[in-house]
Amino acid sequence: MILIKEKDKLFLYYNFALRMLETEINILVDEFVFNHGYNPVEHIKSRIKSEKSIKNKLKDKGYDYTLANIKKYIHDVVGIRIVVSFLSDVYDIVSVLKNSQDLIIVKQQYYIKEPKDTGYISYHLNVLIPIYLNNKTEYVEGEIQIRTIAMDFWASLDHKIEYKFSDTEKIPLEVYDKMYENSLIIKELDKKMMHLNETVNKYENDKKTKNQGKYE
Ligand code: 0O2
Repeated sequence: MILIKEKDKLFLYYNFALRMLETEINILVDEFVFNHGYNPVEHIKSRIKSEKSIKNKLKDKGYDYTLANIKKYIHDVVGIRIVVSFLSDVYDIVSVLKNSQDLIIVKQQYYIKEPKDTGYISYHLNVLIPIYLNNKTEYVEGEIQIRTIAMDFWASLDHKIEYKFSDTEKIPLEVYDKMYENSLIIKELDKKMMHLNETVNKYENDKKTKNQGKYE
């Protein structure tokens, strides 16, 4: 049985951690924009995982719904997703986050180099987030997912498909295979769009160089 007061405290800390993480990420991104004159971020989404979803995840992993198990086995109660334009932006954002003086990286999952069996592509960073309380600092775990718009498109459709089938129903193989095929297309498309962007940047830089000194 979960004690309500202890549970409220745990979730209060998760909320503090989410707010800290949002602020940290927004500042780091703003600094990146200031330094590079370019904003790689399309949008940022954050959430605290619902109790229902925590319960289901613990059940899937074979654990009871207890506070100790939530803390030990659920690493993404605090979650932020950063959606960027291009593949190269993913790595720029990862490097910015790794340089943070506040966040402690505890795990990295390279689902870009090695997508999951489902075809899921993304970059995950599990971090410890400091929360500064009245007389102590506590560290709370959170997960940051960094992905391109194309990867996000695939993942959100995959999520919708999952919801269309109940727990006892399996996703038809035909749908599963098609989603896997589409994830390969997404991977290819991301590379093509990144190269196209590099070409566009080259034209832009050439134009700037030509115009340099024109009005001096
Ligand atoms: P939701 O609803 O997004 O919160 P581990 O960290 O190894 O103990 P975990 O947390 O399952 O185990 O590992 P992982 O791989 O980091 O997955 C965490 C999250 O990644 C998932 O959370 C999804 O958000 C996303 N994800 C992973 N695999 C897939 C996939 O095949 N399709 C989609 N659409 N998303 C995926 P939740 O709790 O499953 O879901």
